[in-house]
Amino acid sequence: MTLTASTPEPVVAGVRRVFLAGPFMGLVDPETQTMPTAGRRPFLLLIEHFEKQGLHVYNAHRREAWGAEVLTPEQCTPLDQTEIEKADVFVAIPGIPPSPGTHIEIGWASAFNKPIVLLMEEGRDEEYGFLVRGLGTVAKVEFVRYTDITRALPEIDAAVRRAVGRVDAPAGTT
Ligand code: 5HM
Repeated sequence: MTLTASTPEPVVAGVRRVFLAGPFMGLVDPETQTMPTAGRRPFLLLIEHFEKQGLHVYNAHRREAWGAEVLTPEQCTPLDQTEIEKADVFVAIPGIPPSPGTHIEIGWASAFNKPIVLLMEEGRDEEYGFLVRGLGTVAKVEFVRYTDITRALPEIDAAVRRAVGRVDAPAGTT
């Protein structure tokens, strides 16, 4: 997407690029080789929501046509790392069961000191990894517990604002 003077105001001033991560290969149907509609839904909703605000959304699921045009490991790994480095905020669904790729990306985002928003399923905190649950001690993380992504959108926007607002504070102090 090209950013122009007519691009709408983003949810947070100065935030232009978001990287959206979440479970991918575990959701691909082996028969169709693509993610079913239900699996795509949270990503489509979030992509549309952020793009409406003028944000550029980096998202591998869409880039790789929901599994139909999957990149090789050697192609997607450096691409994702570069895009996370370029992003102003990193939003991820760690997943239950956990998404291996997303967990690596969460590590990169925290190493890059990016503002991070993690979308966790309501009432299932103890099913997430210790290093996800404890990430706030070493990184600028906001957790959003959701049952329905659509209804959580205002809360996700607020979490993005809080995460970005925390970016200049020393890690682990907020
Ligand atoms: O391990 P899993 O497939 O759930 O990893 C998903 C995460 O890794 C996504 O957030 C995506 O950004 C990245 N990924 C990718 O970019 C993963 C795969 C396949 O594992 C891929 N491209 N082909």
